[in-house]
Amino acid sequence: MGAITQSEQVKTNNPKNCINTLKLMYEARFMDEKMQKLVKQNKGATFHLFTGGHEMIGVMCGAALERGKDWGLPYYRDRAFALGLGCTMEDLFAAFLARNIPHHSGGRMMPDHFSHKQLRIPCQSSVVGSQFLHAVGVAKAARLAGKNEVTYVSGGDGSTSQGDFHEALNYTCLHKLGVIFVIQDNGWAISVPTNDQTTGGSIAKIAEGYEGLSVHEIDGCDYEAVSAALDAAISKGRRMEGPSLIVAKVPRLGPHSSSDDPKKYKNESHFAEDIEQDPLPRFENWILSQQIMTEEEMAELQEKVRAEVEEAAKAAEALPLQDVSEVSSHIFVPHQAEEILTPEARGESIVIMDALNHALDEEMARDEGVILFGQDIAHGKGGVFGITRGLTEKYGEERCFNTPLAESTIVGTAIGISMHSNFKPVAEIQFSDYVWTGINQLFNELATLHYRSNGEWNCPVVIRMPSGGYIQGGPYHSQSIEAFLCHVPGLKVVIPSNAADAKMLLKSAIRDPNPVIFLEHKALYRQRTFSANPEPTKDELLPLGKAHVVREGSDVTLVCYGLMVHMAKEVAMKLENEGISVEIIDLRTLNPLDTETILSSIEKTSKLLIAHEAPLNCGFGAEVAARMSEEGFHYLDAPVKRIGSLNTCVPYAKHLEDAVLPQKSDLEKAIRELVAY
Ligand SMILES: Cc1ncc(C[n+]2csc(CCOP(=O)(O)OP(=O)(O)O)c2C)c(N)n1
Repeated sequence: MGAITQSEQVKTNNPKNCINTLKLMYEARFMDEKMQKLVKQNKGATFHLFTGGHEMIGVMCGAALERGKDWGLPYYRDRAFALGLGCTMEDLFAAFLARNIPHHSGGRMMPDHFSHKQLRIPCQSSVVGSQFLHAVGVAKAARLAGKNEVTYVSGGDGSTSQGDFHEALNYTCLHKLGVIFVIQDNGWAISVPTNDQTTGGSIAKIAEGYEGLSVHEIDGCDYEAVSAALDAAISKGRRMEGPSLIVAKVPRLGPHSSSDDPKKYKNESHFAEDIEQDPLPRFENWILSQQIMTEEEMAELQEKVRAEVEEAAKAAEALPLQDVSEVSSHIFVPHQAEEILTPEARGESIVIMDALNHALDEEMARDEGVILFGQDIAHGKGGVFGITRGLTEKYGEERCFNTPLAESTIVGTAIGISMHSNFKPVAEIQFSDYVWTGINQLFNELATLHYRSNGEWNCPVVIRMPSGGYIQGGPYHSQSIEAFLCHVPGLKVVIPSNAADAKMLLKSAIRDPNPVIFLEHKALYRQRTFSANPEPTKDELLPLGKAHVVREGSDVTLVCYGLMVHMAKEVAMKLENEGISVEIIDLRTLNPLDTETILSSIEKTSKLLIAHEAPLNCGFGAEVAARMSEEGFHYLDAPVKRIGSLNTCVPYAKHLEDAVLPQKSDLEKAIRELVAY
């Protein structure tokens, strides 16, 4: 396809465009047919998503963007978009056959999860609707960079039922971002018709309530209607005047996927209507009526495209599969973190709250790409714990801003912003107890992007979350969620116990190219007695993944983190007077876990106690215990012991909270038992 500028592409009166669009539509249709055959021939693909009916809207949207400048986040039924934007048929067949190619995940994702860094297609997941917030993040980053890039994002009619869709519309309207939402409405979400899905039967009508959103409800198989809507939406985005929603009616000409049989839910009249709407013959007839091509020329073009499709499929089939030795690669971007310590040059004693604020300040001063956002974090308040206080005033509203009260938005837009070059989002979740409404974005999207894109994309995102109990916060302000976070491959998890570590670890987290979850213990934020320290200089850094032997001892190793470190220290000091020597290890980073430091400690003490305030059942202590029994069993002279909270929520009333969360007396008892074993 020759270079055609965007404004030319969407104009109907350009014959070259019409022929080009028809050619790409043939490519999409014939690829679909070929893919069905390949599934039957068992050539490496077991699953096929039918795109028949969606060709015109997809192709035209792809072709309307400026390659390498604009962004595309197409959903799985949008292969035509990928072709329109410039993905090659060979690449798409190779991805379909799970071959090891640089784009489209190299066989890690099911077919049609598009990804192409040069074409600015961030790797798509299988989660219906989660791409909308990434698109908004990308567009927000473009705006922050002062670029008039346009971001295309598509989804089916079913995806508009997801909260993320509405969160995305809200945010994009609030910030007047250049996002073009294209809903390819084929009337069905697998077997569920629009009337069972969307109140009033029209998402366009509902969306009209979002102020500043231009809504176009069109026939997605009508060349002129698609051209006009796209022209308006792209021009608006280019002028940086805000978002548009195009709801394009299209037929779904096949089953949902190769595992589906539409005869179970569609009747004869549905099938007949679909065929009547088929964009291909309609467009061919329109081209003939405009005398842009003759029937002979069309037949020739069809023949040519069929041959190209065969060739592309054959070339793709010859490509290798990913070597199984690579199966664990690209969980994290390799990163050699620096350790720079100059304790002799440290300043006045500060508490964790100030340490975190200073770390953010210094990193924002060092790197203009560091931006902060979250609920209540801007202006005078600076977050409910005041960690970002003063930073909006110092760096401006563009670099320290409030978000809507929506955790999925916070994590989802952080992902999108980090996909854009040179941005380093540091987002705050107000309490870790409330991250659950953003957990799909955290677990399914943020954590997995680097792996599932086969290393093509990464998310340098830090998410800070106050966590932990002992503050009479009740069940929803006391949770310790580290075990959930560590269970997900692709997230680094940090939990500092004192101010110096907090400052240096947060600075390292911000410089890490991977997603880092930074857990901050609420009860320690302002603690002067045990977690304040002299402030590290602005150049000091502590790498993630390094535990600290807080106190040396010879009888028992006590592994802990967060507030538990201070309880452990008090208990150890008390027992020292009785001649019991406890070695305390503050893990500081839970993932990656510094097993070496624990192993060398139990080699010396032969006894291991792990303490955390999260419930014992499936807590992080279980992981440490399992690893030590596997790798350090020969050092141990007693069963590994664990301390955690009771397996309940954390209640509000002080006496109940005390009964649930571990206390110093629990630690003392466990240590005594281990020593006596
Ligand atoms: C969050 C989520 N829930 C369920 C699914 C399973 N699923 C995959 S596609 C699909 C239907 C989507 O329909 P629609 O958005 O209308 O797009 P279409 O497939 O019709 O193009 C469902 C339920 C999923 N992938 N993600």
